[in-house]
Amino acid sequence: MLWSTILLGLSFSLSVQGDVTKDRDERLKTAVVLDTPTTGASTTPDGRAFLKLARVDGTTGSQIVEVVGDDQTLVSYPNDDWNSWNASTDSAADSEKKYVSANAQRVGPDGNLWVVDSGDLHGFSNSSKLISFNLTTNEVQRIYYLGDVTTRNGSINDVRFNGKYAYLTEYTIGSIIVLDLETGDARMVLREHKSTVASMPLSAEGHLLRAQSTGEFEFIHADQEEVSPDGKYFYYQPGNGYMSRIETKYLNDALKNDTTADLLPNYVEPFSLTPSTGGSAIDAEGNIYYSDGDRQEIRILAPNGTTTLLVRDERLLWVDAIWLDTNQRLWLCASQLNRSNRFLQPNNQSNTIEKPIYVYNIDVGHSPPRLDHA
Ligand SMILES: *[C@@H]1O[C@H](CO)[C@@H](O)[C@H](O)[C@H]1NC(C)=O
Ligand SMILES: *[C@@H]1O[C@H](CO)[C@@H](O)[C@H](O)[C@H]1NC(C)=O
Ligand SMILES: *[C@@H]1O[C@H](CO)[C@@H](O)[C@H](O)[C@H]1NC(C)=O
Ligand SMILES: *[C@@H]1O[C@H](CO)[C@@H](O)[C@H](O)[C@H]1NC(C)=O
Ligand SMILES: *[C@@H]1O[C@H](CO)[C@@H](O)[C@H](O)[C@H]1NC(C)=O
Ligand SMILES: *[C@@H]1O[C@H](CO)[C@@H](O)[C@H](O)[C@H]1NC(C)=O
Ligand SMILES: *[C@@H]1O[C@H](CO)[C@@H](O)[C@H](O)[C@H]1NC(C)=O
Ligand SMILES: CC(=O)N[C@H]1CO[C@H](CO)[C@@H](O)[C@@H]1O
Repeated sequence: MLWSTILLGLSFSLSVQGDVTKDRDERLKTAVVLDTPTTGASTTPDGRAFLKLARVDGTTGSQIVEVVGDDQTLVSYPNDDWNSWNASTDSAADSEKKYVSANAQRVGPDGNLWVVDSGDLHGFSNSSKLISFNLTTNEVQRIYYLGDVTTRNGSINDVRFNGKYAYLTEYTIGSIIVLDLETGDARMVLREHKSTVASMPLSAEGHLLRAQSTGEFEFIHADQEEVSPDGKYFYYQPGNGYMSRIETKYLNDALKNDTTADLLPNYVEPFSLTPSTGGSAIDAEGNIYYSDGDRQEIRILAPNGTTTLLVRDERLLWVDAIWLDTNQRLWLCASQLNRSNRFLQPNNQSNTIEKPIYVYNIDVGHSPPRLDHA
């Protein structure tokens, strides 16, 4: 009885929004089709597209690629050498100039391609790094080595920009790294704070996830992050959700001021009861788009905290990092990560990823913020 009332109410409110009740929504357009799971796309205003390939399906090969030409050839970016890491043969020096474990990539407000390399925590101290590539010359512009800042036990996850500052989420300890892009000074803050630590494991398609290697529940600490278009707020959350925010002035000050760093927990504000998610993006009006991996949805979180549904579609299987391009389209990589070798599958069978892998676009009628985006 209660259920039918709720369902009637739901179907009424959803039908107002048109076609979102369908399992398939024709607003999704296929952007890229590929054979390897991808956990993030980014583009330049002149139409270059880059992907982070997640080798969670047992394949090996490049981690960062450019999608080139009408036949969508995936070309190692910036070259094969950067993509040639081999843990059993390469040296510490190699770990400083190859992707060891790239986790995110995005085109920054300066037009460079920025790559977050989580590195290899214990083996290679300088492998944890943030790299910027100049997309005109396709050469390294700068590398920020973060192994000391992460105390080598913390894995950097993603990055966002705010003028001369960058903020990186760190997901194995649970913390935020504040980085001064000019000086290279960096500091780990909010370490093991309740806002950076996951209280529940990741979840997708209705299942809590366990690591394939250990069989233990997989907790991903600080993961998704956004900066408001005016630079005032930093939004962040662990992979299982529960978004917080903090004014960036405190983060920036904490880089140099020990007292402020100690006081940061006092400035953290709860923001939204978000679910377990793969990724997010923000637009110029401050709306945050995030995926719901259990429900195959993309939702919109407005600056006032109100959440609405953008799209629900059975093909949106673990949409990881989301990108908003200058043509007002979201890039949604349906990575199927929960079906991958990273997570324990029923009977520890090998991955159940269904190929090919799709990257979709959907029009949202909003542009990206200049602060964070080319
Ligand atoms: C790494 O190098 C070893 C030794 O040459 C080789 O057997 C292995 O296939 C290489 N691994 C990858 C991923 O290329
Ligand atoms: C890490 O890189 C920095 C900067 O290049 C260098 O000074 C330092 O010696 C490196 N550390 C290790 C352990 O190799
Ligand atoms: C990239 O390289 C070009 C050519 O050298 C240069 O004009 C441009 O300023 C560089 N971009 C950045 C962000 O420094
Ligand atoms: C980081 O891990 C190393 C072992 O690799 C350990 O010796 C050290 O105490 C840890 N540091 C912190 C700050 O947790
Ligand atoms: C699952 O199988 C892999 C080998 O395929 C093994 O390395 C791993 O330890 C197994 N995990 C569990 C929880 O048994
Ligand atoms: C550091 O911050 C505290 C408050 O967070 C402030 O009282 C103090 O003056 C600051 N110190 C400096 C050197 O700016
Ligand atoms: C919050 O913002 C949304 C989206 O802009 C708007 O529709 C809604 O009316 C606002 N709600 C409140 C309580 O201000
Ligand atoms: C690890 C895990 O839970 N994988 C599941 C992801 O969802 C699909 C569809 O429900 C399942 O088949 C996988 O077992």
